[in-house]
Order: sequence, then C-alpha cells, then structure tokens
Amino acid sequence: MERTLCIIKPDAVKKNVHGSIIQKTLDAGFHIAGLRLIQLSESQAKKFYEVHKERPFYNDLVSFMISGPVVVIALMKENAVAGWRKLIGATDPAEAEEGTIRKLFANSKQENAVHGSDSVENGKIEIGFFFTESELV
Ligand code: IDP
Ligand code: MG
Repeated sequence: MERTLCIIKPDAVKKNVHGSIIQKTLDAGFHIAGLRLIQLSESQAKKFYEVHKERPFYNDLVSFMISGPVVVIALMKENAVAGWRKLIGATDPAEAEEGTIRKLFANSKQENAVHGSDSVENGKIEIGFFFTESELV
C-alpha cells in the first residue's frame, strides 16, 4: 500500500468539519497510519511550503496555516497519492468536482480545507516531516 499526507487545514478545524472529513476519507477506503492534532509554528509552515516561497500567496498561506490547529494524517491505500488528490478535488473549490472534499468544505482557493501530497516521492518527504516511522502503524 502507498502512503500520502493529508493535512486538515485551520479553516476546516475551525468550522468543526474535521470529523466529517475523516469519515469521508475512511468511507473512501483510506486507512489511517498516523494522526495528530497540532499547532504549526511559523518556521514549520514556511518549511513545509518552501516550494512556493516565490509565489505571491506564500506569506498569506503561511499566516493562514498557523492561524489555528491542523490535523496531520498519514493515509494509506493502493494508489493513495492519486486517489487522495481525486477525492479532495481541485485547489480552487470553484473548480472542484461535485462531491469532492474541497467542493464540500473549502472556503476559497487559499482556505481550501485539506492538503494532499502531489507525488509518491513528496508523500514520503511530507509524512517524514510530521511522523517518525515508529509513530506509523
Ligand atoms: P494544492 O494544495 O492543490 O497542491 P498548490 O498549488 O500546491 O495546491 O498550493 C498550495 C496551497 O497554497 C493551496 O492548497 C492553497 O491553500 C494555496 N494556494 C495555491 N494557489 C493559491 C492562490 O492563487 N491564492 C491563494 N492561495 C493559493
Ligand atoms: Mg501542492
């Protein structure tokens, strides 16, 4: 089975829909290998989104990601990376397909409820950002 990283972002935790998002994830056949509720520090958020540091939305994105607690989840499934991207939908909820997590729960392109790794390689790196191997089942 493949792994991917999910982050339930501060907008979704504030709206109290993190439980609904986790249920939808489980209903779609994903298994949870690790899960924690955490408050990201500014330096962690900056490092996590470092690939976007030249983008105009970078500083706002970092501020948003530290605006409240997030749920970090290591998900497991066959083809987890592609499957999770499909379940969450497009970055901008206005462009996301009906029934996707972002269509259902996101506020905007920035406050878009969830993160998903974009490749198997990045999934490994991103899971390693939050979990040690011994914390995963
Ligand atoms: P992704 O999360 O769908 O992979 P990325 O392009 O990797 O999208 O962008 C990372 C995050 O940065 C997005 O999930 C969203 O929160 C934020 N973001 C991306 N593009 C924009 C934008 O044009 N305006 C504001 N925020 C953005
Ligand atoms: Mg991305």
